[in-house]
Amino acid sequence: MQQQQGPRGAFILFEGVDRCGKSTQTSLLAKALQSKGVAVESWNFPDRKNTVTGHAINEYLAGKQDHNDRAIHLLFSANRWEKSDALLRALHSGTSLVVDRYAYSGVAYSAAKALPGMDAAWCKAPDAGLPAPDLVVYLELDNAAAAARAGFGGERYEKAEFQDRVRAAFQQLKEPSWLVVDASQSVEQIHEQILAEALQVVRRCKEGQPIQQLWG
Ligand code: 2DT
Ligand code: MG
Repeated sequence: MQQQQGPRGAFILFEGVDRCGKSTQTSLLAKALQSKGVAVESWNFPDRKNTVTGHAINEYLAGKQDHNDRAIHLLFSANRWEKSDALLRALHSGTSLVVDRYAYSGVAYSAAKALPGMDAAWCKAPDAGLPAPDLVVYLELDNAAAAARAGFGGERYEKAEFQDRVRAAFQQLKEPSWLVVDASQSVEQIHEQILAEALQVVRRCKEGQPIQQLWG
């Protein structure tokens, strides 16, 4: 089912706390890659629209519906699994994906709740085996810089105190291979660093670097 016909696309993931600049940078990167002739799509998680789980997740984030914390964690993970076949199909067909949030957000936001029995290991388990990103770009914004940005929206996790805990959870998840970018720089400075790295990753994937699985 997944035989490869030609060069594959790259899976480039952006992670970070709310307001770190992920949306801006994902769209800039997608446009820049496109202008260099790379076939690219922009995805984001949770996918609130084209999934069975998306509606429940959206209602939860909007604060319209409460859920058991383990249950909602598993729904976020299921949301990724729902999209995983399409994700692999896109990569195998040669399309690169620039993705806003994935399993690292899943673990960081749930672990930040600091609930008994829901430690990072528990939170990671349901995502084991998902297609792994070829590059994780972590937009790092410290507490003070985040606080200085414009106000949060009204969604469930958009509170300064909780965001500080999410940031600490991301620090625990960080892997040496991540591209950690200081998100307090200018939009253009950040974009240039990411584009340079992304182009190398796209080339390596084209040359046949295999798709890994979480949490490899
Ligand atoms: P945005 O649509 O603004 O990115 O907000 N989240 C996300 C989780 O708690 N678990 C997950 O698995 C994922 C992907 C982060 C989405 C919010 O949902 C949180 C912020
Ligand atoms: Mg948000």
